[in-house]
Amino acid sequence: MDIIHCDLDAFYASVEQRDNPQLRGKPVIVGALPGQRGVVSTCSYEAREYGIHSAMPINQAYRLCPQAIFLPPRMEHYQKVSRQVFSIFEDFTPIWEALSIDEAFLDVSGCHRLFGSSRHIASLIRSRVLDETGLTISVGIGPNKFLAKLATNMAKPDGMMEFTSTMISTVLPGLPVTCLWGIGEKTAGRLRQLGIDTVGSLFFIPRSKLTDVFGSNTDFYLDLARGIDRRPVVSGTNIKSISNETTFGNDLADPSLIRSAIMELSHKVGLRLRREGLKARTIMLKLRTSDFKTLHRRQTMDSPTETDLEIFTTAYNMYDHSGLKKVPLRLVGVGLSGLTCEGLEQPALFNNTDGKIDHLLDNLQLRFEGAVITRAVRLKSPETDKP
Ligand code: TTP
Ligand code: MG
Repeated sequence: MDIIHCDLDAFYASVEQRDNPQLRGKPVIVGALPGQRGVVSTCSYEAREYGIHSAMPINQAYRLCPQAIFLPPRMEHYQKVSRQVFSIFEDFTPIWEALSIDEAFLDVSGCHRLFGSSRHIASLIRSRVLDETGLTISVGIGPNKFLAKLATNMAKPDGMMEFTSTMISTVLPGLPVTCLWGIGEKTAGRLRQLGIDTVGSLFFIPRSKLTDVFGSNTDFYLDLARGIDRRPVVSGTNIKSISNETTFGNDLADPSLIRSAIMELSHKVGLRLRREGLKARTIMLKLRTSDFKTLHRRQTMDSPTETDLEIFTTAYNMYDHSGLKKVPLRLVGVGLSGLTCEGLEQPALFNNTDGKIDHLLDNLQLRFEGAVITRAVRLKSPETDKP
């Protein structure tokens, strides 16, 4: 029981309620404002009672609870609070890994002589976070990352839970498949069509059917369903890089298809970057040819960026000069490093059209699950329209 997962409760909304006592006990929604086209970033637990949740269109939230208090996010402020909470983790173990702005894993296997049992460490963390920041944090304890995070979700809000080894056989099989890492509603829908709704039911259908859904991750998911997760906690004081890659079903040689893939990946990493309230100094491109040779290229920008267009233009330019144009590729990846939160609230950002478009597209993407909205440039061919 050596992994601890910590996640602040209703983070942005709790910070607002902490800073303004008049908001306490009331439904508070942080995100776009009513009348705007945007979504809920998060909301207080009082607002959740009305069925409101993250990523819901703001006007739907308004219809459900017009008396709620709607506030725009203050990213730089939340970043500061996040750093304050992360520095508390640092006092317990050097091995901790930030997962997002308000959650982290701690490997406490070497800390018991100093701080006692995992349960004791978890309660020390909870009381220090409350004393020093005025915020509640939920904590899960488990033998691995997956079960520790699952325990946190079961303990929320303002709770603590240990997912014991016994619970792997008594509780895990009966939980819905959406409790597995990374399984969202879309995948859950495909699994439901196969008659799978609980973790335990994964073992009652042929593996080939699971492979249709999980592809090369089938073993990873079957392990999770058995309560096994071998991923280590990777130390780091913060998110160091963001990357995403695509392995094509068939190797691709057509530059316009590669270009679309680079555009799609640039958008995915850009979305994550903005979600974390960060900017990137370095853009990375990874190309793998059909004979498994891998080429890495990186370019550092004069000033950090957060726009999809700049990420894409830089990544595509590296592809253009890679010498691999028209060479069949099996994999393309786009990555960002040199991450920083500097200058995020400078006025330039808000005067910057690309930045505004990206924020708008992020909101629409959440609203329509990414199916409909895209930059027109993604649809054009490289020969007719270079970015
Ligand atoms: P979460 O930890 O997922 O949510 P939360 O802290 O608001 O609530 P809880 O953990 O108690 O369920 O995300 C942390 C912050 O990230 C959240 O306060 C706002 C931001 N966020 C978004 O901006 N958009 C999203 O879709 C989500 C899920 C979170
Ligand atoms: Mg949280």
